[in-house]
Amino acid sequence: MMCIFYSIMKLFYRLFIYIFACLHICVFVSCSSKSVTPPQAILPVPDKHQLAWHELEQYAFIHFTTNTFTGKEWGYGDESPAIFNPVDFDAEQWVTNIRDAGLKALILTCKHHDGFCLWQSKYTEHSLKNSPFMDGKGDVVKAVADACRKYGLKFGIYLSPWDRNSAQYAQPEYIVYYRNQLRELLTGYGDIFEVWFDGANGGDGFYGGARETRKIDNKTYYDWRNTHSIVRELAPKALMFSDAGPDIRWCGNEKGFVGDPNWNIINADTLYPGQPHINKLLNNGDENGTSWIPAEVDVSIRPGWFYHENEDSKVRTPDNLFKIYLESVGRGANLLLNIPPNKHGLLHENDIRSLKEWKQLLDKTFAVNLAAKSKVKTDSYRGKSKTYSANNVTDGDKDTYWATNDNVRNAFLEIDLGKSQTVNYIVVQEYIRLGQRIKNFEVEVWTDNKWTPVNKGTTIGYKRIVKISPVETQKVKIKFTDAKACPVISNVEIY
Ligand code: FUL
Repeated sequence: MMCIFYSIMKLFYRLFIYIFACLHICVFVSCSSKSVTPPQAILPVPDKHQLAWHELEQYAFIHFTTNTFTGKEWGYGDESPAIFNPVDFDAEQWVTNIRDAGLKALILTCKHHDGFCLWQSKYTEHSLKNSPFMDGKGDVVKAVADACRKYGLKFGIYLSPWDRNSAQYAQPEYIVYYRNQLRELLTGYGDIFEVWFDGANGGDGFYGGARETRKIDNKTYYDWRNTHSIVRELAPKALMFSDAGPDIRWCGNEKGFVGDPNWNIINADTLYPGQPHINKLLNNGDENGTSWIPAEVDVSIRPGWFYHENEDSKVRTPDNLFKIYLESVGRGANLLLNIPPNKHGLLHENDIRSLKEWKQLLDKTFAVNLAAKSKVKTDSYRGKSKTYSANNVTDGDKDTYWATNDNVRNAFLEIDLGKSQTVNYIVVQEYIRLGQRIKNFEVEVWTDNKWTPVNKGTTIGYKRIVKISPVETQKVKIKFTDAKACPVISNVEIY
């Protein structure tokens, strides 16, 4: 009896010692993780609205005005409102096709350079209130904003600063007019995610009948600072786009690509009209930039921004759209793809077909992430703490990341796919909340018992998609060879 009692006591004692030891290990591990501080942000960093904007990745542009009916690209400003009559206008047809193509938002030209307003502005007669469309009672801005809300797309506005219709253009009164219109749009149509300020200022125009050339000083005339504060006040969540920011910058071309490198940062003071290397600067950003002003790539699915029947056979192919995707979203920029509705007020079937097939191509290419949950080796991780382990890049959680010690500028991630697979694309994302860091990287694959270089690049930022010639391999190595500060990578995917 004593013997049994003694054995039970011994068992309890061992169990106690075991639990005690486990607890100690847990406390030790969690303390050691806690004691390793996260990397400090390298400034500048995106604000919360910019972070949400990066996640949109791609959205649609809609160019629609009297040009749709005249065949012009830049209306002179003397077009009669009577010509605006999209008899089959259906905003839901636009929005559902745009949504099905995987685009997450829509920006509408509420007023282009011709000055014609797609809403019932109380400050001008040059609008759809004087057109036969819906007996002058229509509001295209409202219909599109409502459709966006109904189908879960964000809505943005384009309001051309240059107005070839207004008699007041180039005079101080026009700035008051412009701001009044901006207020109407910012207050009457629900949440606005982006306000698009165009940089074009051509010169000649109708200007209330004057039919002359009017020049303005682009640096001073618009007094942008005070216009920006109206947007900040009335739509605090909206980001402002222009050649010079303040929140999003133009990518320097309308061809559909951002540079490599593509820094999200730039020095705002260097973005003035007439700057000799402005387009290259906008295309690449500036490694030493002092503001987070990421690039947006605006490009049209057709040769023109507006619909022209004679361009029906010139709609970009799905392959071409895919290339644009790789050279915009795949280089860490956002893509703003223009799809102009036709005279009926509908997206044309050729554009819809191209969008659909492009989406199928994207879905097929990025269908199965071969790296999901796979094991990742590294030569370095921060403070040897699990919190910063390499496996964080394949855990599917965008809030965890791999980081190294502060002094490291050169480190690798080696992803083991478990078995040999065909690899075409490698996706890498930096944890940009802590700033943009990587300056150079190289990709290698394990073939014939050795590492073979397959591609290299410069910046990563929010997302980098690296295309390689299809290769059979079990292991992929990403070597970060130079950085502004220690690498902080949140995600790696392999397709
Ligand atoms: C340019 C404009 O002049 C074009 O007409 C178009 O709107 C494009 C997106 O921006 O500056």
